[in-house]
Amino acid sequence: MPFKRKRDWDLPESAATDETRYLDRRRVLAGLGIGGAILAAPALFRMGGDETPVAAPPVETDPSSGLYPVARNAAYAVERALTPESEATTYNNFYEFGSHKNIHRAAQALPLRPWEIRIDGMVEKPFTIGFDELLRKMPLEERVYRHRCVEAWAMTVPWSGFALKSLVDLARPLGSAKYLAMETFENREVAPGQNQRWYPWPYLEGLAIDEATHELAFVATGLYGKPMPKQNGAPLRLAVPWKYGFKSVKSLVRFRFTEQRPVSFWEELQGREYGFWANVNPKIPHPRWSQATERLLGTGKRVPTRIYNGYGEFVAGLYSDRKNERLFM
Ligand SMILES: Nc1nc2c(c(=O)[nH]1)N[C@H]1C(S)=C(S)[C@@H](COP(=O)(O)O)O[C@H]1N2
Ligand SMILES: [Mo]
Repeated sequence: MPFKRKRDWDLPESAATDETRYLDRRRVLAGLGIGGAILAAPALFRMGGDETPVAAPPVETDPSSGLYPVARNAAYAVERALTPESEATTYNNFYEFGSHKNIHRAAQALPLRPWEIRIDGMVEKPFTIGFDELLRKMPLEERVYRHRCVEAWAMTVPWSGFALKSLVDLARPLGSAKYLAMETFENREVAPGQNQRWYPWPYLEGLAIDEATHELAFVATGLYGKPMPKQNGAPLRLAVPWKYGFKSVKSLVRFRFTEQRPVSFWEELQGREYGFWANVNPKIPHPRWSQATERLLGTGKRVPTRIYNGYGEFVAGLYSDRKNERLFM
């Protein structure tokens, strides 16, 4: 698409101050010997029986930690301040570990090695690849992206990782593949939420092939210049910033190319509220709440939500021939 993009979210060089601030704060906290954990609010309420607190095991060294930080790609800067790391890593949606936001301790039970990723369906030759080998093959970069949850909270974070297109190229899909389905691990021993059998585990999300190969679609393997925290979807998760956050499926173990549009986790549970396309649009309310504004984590501020979450100039072209679809739900 050779058109000139005016990126109104481009950021002047001076905006690097936010980064400096969060790094300084991190150093101060580390110096005091208190990590992010102390900042976590206790759960305000409990639902179901899945929230037995799990003590965090001793900190393990991530075998990929030497790879980070990676160089930031300035093309994807965002004009608003970065969310404090302590917020982004303690306020999470990860239903495998509980249907509330305070899952960061429970998620520490997830073993990250060995971590095998299956690539199959309509590809020249299906294969399985270990996460560390995949990392070696992919060109890593950092991108600051907005993230907008369908529940109307939002954050701005530096993901590290690679373009999903690089993985699609490695997979060599057949020309007839139209969609890419992505699945989360399944392990009821470590993920208590997966014992709640009314959910259609494993968590699955899908993109049309042109979305999956769009330059903005990103596989994130790190956050704030470090390996991905477990609660944020280690070791690899999707980041599709123009769509509601539930599309950004975590802790991936499978990429399956298919001719048929996959039915995603939330679509299967509640298709009327959470559809396949799920592009952000402030003018189309969720059946139970407005999507006009969003709460920025860690600031107490509400700001207007933007069409395609501010990425319209990048992605609107994907949808010009799909006007009859439910693009914004
Ligand atoms: N496997 C899995 N992936 C998931 C979810 C989940 O519950 N399970 N929640 C989604 C939702 S609703 C959001 S908003 C984001 C939250 O990502 P974060 O915790 O890193 O902010 O993850 C998405 N990916
Ligand atoms: Mo979400």
